[in-house]
Amino acid sequence: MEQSSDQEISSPSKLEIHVSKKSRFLLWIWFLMTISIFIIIIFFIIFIRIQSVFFVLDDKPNIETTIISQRSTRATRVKLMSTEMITSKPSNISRVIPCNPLKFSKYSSYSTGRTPWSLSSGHLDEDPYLDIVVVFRSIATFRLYYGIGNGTFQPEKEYGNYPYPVYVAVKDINHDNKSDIIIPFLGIETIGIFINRGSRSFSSIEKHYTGYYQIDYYPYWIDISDFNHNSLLDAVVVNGHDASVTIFYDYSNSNFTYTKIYPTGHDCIAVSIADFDNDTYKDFAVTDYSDNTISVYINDKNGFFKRRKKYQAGVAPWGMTTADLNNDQFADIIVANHGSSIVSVLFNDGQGHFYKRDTYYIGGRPMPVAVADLNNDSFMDIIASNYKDNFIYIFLNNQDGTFLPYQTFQTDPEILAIITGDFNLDGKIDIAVTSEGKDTLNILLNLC
Ligand SMILES: *[C@@H]1O[C@H](CO)[C@@H](O)[C@H](O)[C@H]1NC(C)=O
Ligand SMILES: *[C@@H]1O[C@H](CO)[C@@H](O)[C@H](O)[C@H]1NC(C)=O
Ligand SMILES: *[C@@H]1O[C@H](CO)[C@@H](O)[C@H](O)[C@H]1NC(C)=O
Ligand SMILES: *[C@@H]1O[C@H](CO)[C@@H](O)[C@H](O)[C@H]1NC(C)=O
Ligand SMILES: *[C@@H]1O[C@H](CO)[C@@H](O)[C@H](O)[C@H]1NC(C)=O
Ligand SMILES: *[C@@H]1O[C@H](CO)[C@@H](O)[C@H](O)[C@H]1NC(C)=O
Ligand SMILES: [Ca+2]
Ligand SMILES: [Ca+2]
Repeated sequence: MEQSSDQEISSPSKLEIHVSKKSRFLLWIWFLMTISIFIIIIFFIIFIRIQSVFFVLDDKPNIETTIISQRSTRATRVKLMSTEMITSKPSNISRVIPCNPLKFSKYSSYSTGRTPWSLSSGHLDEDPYLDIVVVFRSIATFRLYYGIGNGTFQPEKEYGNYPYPVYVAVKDINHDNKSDIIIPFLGIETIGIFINRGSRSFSSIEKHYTGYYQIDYYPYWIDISDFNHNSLLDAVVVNGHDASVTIFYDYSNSNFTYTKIYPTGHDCIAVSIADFDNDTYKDFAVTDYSDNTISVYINDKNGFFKRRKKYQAGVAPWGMTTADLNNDQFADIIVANHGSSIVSVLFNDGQGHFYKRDTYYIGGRPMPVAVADLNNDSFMDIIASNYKDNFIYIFLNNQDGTFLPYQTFQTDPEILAIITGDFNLDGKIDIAVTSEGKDTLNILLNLC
């Protein structure tokens, strides 16, 4: 066909030119149709990929599924298939890392309400043992587990009925020497504060609205500190849908005094406060889930913040925490990347910039990440999980900010949150996680 039309062109007559034009036209149609079919197939394949990447929680439908699907639209535009390089290599200076390999007790398990989305620990009663509070997203309640000293806990009744608790912080917010419970409820655009009245009793909810103009702000994570050095506590709350944070300033007499909103990246999730530039004023960082970045906000020394600086994280960064990993006295940032199965470590250059980044692969869909010195060598170690299996992944610090290959310890499946603390007061840092697969709280005691 093509050959004959070529020939026709080489020996033109009026009729032949007409024929050749017609067949070229048909050729073009054929060509365009092929291209379109090809493009449709490509889109279909990408769509299937996105489904498998972002609808990970589909098999257990809850409110998070909606959030994730809403997020996916924007997240798809970013380099989804990008395979991240594993940049980190432990240096080969040979050191003796204590407690390597680590040892933990077989995990103990406590039943929780459905979808134990977050947990936190602190001293919630008068004994010296750490207590734990767990929030249950699906059933809009939370429950206290009182530590009784040997690493075991006494569960109390469930509290509250507000949609949907997604994070929990424990902090003595009113300076009465008793730790209070602070929970963002994303269904009512509110952070709820439950004031500790002593003897294991708490005030009814004290509501502080994060949203204005009826906007669906979706308050998500919260962190609490004193940004403006007046000893009254301030809170920073991530507004997932609004791509912003609300900062509540100066809690006193059961209320914050004023608020201020700062823009973040799209679908921000986690927030962590630290002094990044060593000026004694607290700064903070946020994970921008749909932008694959973290945003860093440096305090202007009045408690307000300079223009946001963005740094590349992995794909779909979710959980985050801050800690000095290489003992240079500057807080580094650790991020769990939901979309690229890795934990990223971003190193602080001493001025609050985070250009150097290492990555550690753990597979699956990482959500929470925590740090603690698990082997008591004064270097912070990393604890993460990947949601797809029933293990925690621990990276021991090679005493220079790089990390040894991970060690795994069994838990219940589908870990949603991780915290650390010395639950049995033996001086060794223990681990607590919540499992969506079994709806449980698991405790792993450190036997190092
Ligand atoms: C690591 O070991 C290799 C060979 O064993 C050596 O060439 C290299 O210089 C070492 N690097 C460091 C940082 O010690
Ligand atoms: C912890 O203490 C409680 C109460 O004293 C006791 O019932 C339980 O067996 C102890 N558990 C362990 C692991 O020692
Ligand atoms: C705060 O409470 C703890 C026990 O919960 C107590 O040991 C400590 O002395 C208290 N501090 C003040 C300043 O009241
Ligand atoms: C708390 O403070 C806000 C201003 O930050 C104010 O609008 C609100 O009415 C106050 N609430 C109470 C109960 O005083
Ligand atoms: C941080 O600042 C303090 C002074 O506020 C200084 O003493 C210290 O050396 C600084 N740390 C580093 C690592 O530069
Ligand atoms: C941890 O190390 C410090 C000294 O570096 C030591 O005093 C302490 O006893 C150690 N703790 C445990 C539980 O081994
Ligand atoms: Ca360590
Ligand atoms: Ca312990």
